[in-house]
Amino acid sequence: MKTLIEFVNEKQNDFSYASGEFSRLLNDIGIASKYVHREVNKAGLADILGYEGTQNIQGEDQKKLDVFANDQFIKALKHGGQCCAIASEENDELVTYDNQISNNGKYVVAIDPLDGSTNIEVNVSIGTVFSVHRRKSEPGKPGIESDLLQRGTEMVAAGYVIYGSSTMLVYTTGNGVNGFTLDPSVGLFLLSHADIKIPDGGNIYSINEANYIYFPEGVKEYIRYCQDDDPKSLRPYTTRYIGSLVADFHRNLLRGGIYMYPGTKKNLNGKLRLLYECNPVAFIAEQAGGKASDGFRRTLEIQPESLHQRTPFFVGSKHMVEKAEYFMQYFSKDFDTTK
Ligand code: AHM
Ligand code: MG
Repeated sequence: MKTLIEFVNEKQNDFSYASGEFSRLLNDIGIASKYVHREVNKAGLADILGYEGTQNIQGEDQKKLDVFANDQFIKALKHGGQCCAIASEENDELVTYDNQISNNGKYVVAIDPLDGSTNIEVNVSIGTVFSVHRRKSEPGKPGIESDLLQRGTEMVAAGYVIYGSSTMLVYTTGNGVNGFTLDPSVGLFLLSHADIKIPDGGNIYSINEANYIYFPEGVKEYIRYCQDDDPKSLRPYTTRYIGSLVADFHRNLLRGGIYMYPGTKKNLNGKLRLLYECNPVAFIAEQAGGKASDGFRRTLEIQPESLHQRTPFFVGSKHMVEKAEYFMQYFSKDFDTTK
């Protein structure tokens, strides 16, 4: 049984920026996620235990789970001192720490502390998604926005934690993808899925089809293709959509499939955020042998312009993403935001 800490330390030398600091940063994220796991798992107990209004029985403010998760990750990264700035879905502005150790930190983190907000209260899988870049600005001062506005191709690590039927942490540093399952009885993440590879093809497509009438023609045509009768190529495929990016992607990663959140005429860039939702998932997909794009260009090559920027997203099995791109490029050139 290999623990996350053992694994990260062992792999440290494979990583081009080998440093104990980076290993500590990953471990800090792992620790914070255990606190989030604990709270997520007792979410339904809040009422039974007599929590009232905004205060719990100890008179502490009762925080919504997404705010709680955000606090945990920000605290853990502050404590470690390797991170000089954070972009979080929960904070409009960049989060920096006013202390010398963090100001000397080499890394910046973009994070969605608890993604899948509509599933939080209803006992359905949710997740944390994060990416790590090296800072560009001079150490000694807090990190700045341009440290975060780096392309996905510059990422040094990315990962997600899924709080599902079990809690799992999946991460990559650009040398493949590995998954660790939390054994709650001992509080340790144990290596359970070594060197994950996504099948090149699959038969699952995941999309919020209720938005069908707003979809680009390319997506409509691709959905029609997915629903065609062609047993040789596993079609008609099957639809699976939870509404939690991490959970939908994780299932497709293990089984083979495509997840899509396209742009619409009203929202050309769709819904999902580039820095802390799409980029980390894209890096993991690519490292597992899959693909990620906005329909026209590789997600990881998009130059971010703002912290909370959105992008259309097609991610998963290589052949499936290529097929969706083909339909987008053929039927929906007007959705190409590079033009
Ligand atoms: P959130 O950050 O508010 O949770 O939104 C992101 C989530 C993704 O996890 C999920 O795939 C998508 O939004 C679902 O959106 P929709 O309800 O429009 O299908
Ligand atoms: Mg989110």
